[in-house]
Amino acid sequence: MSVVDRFSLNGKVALVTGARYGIGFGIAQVLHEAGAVIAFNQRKQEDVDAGIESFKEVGIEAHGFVCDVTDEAAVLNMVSTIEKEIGIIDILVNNAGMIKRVPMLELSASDFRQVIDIDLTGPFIMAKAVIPSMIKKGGGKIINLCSMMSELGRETVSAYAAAKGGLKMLTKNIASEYGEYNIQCNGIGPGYIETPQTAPLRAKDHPFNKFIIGKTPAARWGTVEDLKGPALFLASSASDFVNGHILYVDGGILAYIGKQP
Ligand code: NAP
Ligand code: GCO
Repeated sequence: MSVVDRFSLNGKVALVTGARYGIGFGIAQVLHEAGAVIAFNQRKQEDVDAGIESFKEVGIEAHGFVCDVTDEAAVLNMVSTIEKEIGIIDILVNNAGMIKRVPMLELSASDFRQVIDIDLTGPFIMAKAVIPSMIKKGGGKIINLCSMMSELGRETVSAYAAAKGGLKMLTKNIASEYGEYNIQCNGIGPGYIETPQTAPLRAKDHPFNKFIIGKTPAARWGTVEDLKGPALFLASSASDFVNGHILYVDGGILAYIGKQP
């Protein structure tokens, strides 16, 4: 097989959690472009329906499921249904996530737990659900959406940083425990990307906007397009000997002390 052919996903089934917009939607697009059948999930039927329509608009017949990634019974049911109706999941992208931007001293323990539950326990539950069949099939790919906050802290994102730091280590642990079954588990660590989640930070004249431009050598916000190539690499057999790695797609933020004001 040529190296280029190793990027093909023909015959593969990919599940991208929370993919009706943003980074998950973009990753689903590139996996489909490479030949994969796309499945995704949202918490509400209306969001699943909206997601199916959004995918149709870009030529993708996606399979949508109502499932909260923190609900283990619902996750097991969704995975079982996908396996029966579509096929064993070859590629899991743990994309679903949330963030609360609140000063730690004002953040309730229940709000902290909610972020941990969605951003860390959810990927754990999802990975647990898909790994048994991946082992039976002879291998698989798990990609966890990590973050700059897997490495750095900042004001107001204590829960999110704790979750994404944990997700980095969960990624490494899945790689360690299941690498012998030809399962590769890696992370993508996006920098600051233009999605609805960061829209408040990009509001006109928001000081954070100028701050990020100054902290990014590329001197721009990232886009979902910037993440598609790295996602395809980690989803394909081109990365079969890459395991437990967090691929930061950040325009150089983690390498850079920041521009002098
Ligand atoms: P996002 O706003 O973080 O949300 C992604 C999706 O997750 C939404 O469709 C949301 O559905 C879904 N979701 C939330 N909780 C869920 C649950 N319990 N069960 C199922 N689905 C759930 O989107 P994003 O900005 O595109 O980010 C995608 C991922 O990349 C996230 O993990 C995020 O933390 C990470 N990330 C983002 C950036 C960035 O700059 N945007 C940078 C680094 C990492 P609802 O519509 O129902 O809420
Ligand atoms: C924030 C941002 C970041 C990005 C991303 C950076 O408030 O700092 O939302 O957390 O979402 O995680 O990699």
